[in-house]
Amino acid sequence: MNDHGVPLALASNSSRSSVNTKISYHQGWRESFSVIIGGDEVRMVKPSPEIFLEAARRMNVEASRCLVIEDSLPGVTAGKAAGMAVVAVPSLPKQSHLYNSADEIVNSLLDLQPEKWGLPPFQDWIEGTLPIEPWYIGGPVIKGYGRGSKFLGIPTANLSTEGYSTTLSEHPSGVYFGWAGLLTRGVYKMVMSIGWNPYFNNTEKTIEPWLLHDFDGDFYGEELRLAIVGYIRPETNFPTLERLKEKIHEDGKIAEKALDLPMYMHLKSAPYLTDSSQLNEHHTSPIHH
Ligand code: RBF
Ligand code: MG
Repeated sequence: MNDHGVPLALASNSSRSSVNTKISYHQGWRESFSVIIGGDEVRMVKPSPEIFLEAARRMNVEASRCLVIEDSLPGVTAGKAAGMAVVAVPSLPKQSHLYNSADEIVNSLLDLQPEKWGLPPFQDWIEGTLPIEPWYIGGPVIKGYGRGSKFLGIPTANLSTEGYSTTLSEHPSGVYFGWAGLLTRGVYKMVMSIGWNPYFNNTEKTIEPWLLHDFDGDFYGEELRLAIVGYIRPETNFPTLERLKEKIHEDGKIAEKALDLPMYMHLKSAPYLTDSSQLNEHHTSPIHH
């Protein structure tokens, strides 16, 4: 947005000084906002519209031309009361029904489409994919719900979600892709879902990678290493199993094609994928350590 001259404000109920501290950990954030305003700088905090109206005033733009992006319910209320368009990114998963007064609800910021609101589009999407800061997880392949190969012809090599609570909560649910290393076999293209599989209404978040290769047999128990390099779409529900299956195959085609792009291809040689001596640390990237 900055490159397009669209002003950005950060308006938080937290005190100005704690906002300053928080953003100081992220390079470049301070400079990307033309206005930063804390809860101690207004008379009434959210759900009052005051903080957003004050932010608009300081940016010198009309409220009706502002788009609010909010994760909290009081924030959504405040934005609507200010006469602004509001996109909610609910902080509580599966609570999105509470955010009905928002103009749109997205699962994560990965799904934000500024062009829907008259703003310039994000330009980092490429061939139906969004490059992300790569992240790495691994572990022995476990048996899933037994639906993948049986019902769908989509055999997923599931990872246990035990011990991944931080990694998993740091990454929104959705359909991602990347490279999969099986220590005894090689490195393969991979597309995966992370989340609750709305079609099956799972109660647990699962990691379900589909290795885009025909294997002879199962490999339950084998060590699987994943480098997740990009995002495709949010998880959604489907009217029929057939439609879900079609969509997953489409995801597979998108991933296959995108992984040939140099920007994704180069991660095929990440040591983590093939080197068993690399610690199976799942919270951060072994490359950036
Ligand atoms: N399940 C859903 O309910 N909604 C989805 O949008 C969805 N997308 C998926 C995308 C990919 C690439 C993969 C591999 C799986 C996806 N699944 C989704 C999960 C799918 O239902 C599950 O893997 C199979 O049922 C096997 O358990
Ligand atoms: Mg907030």
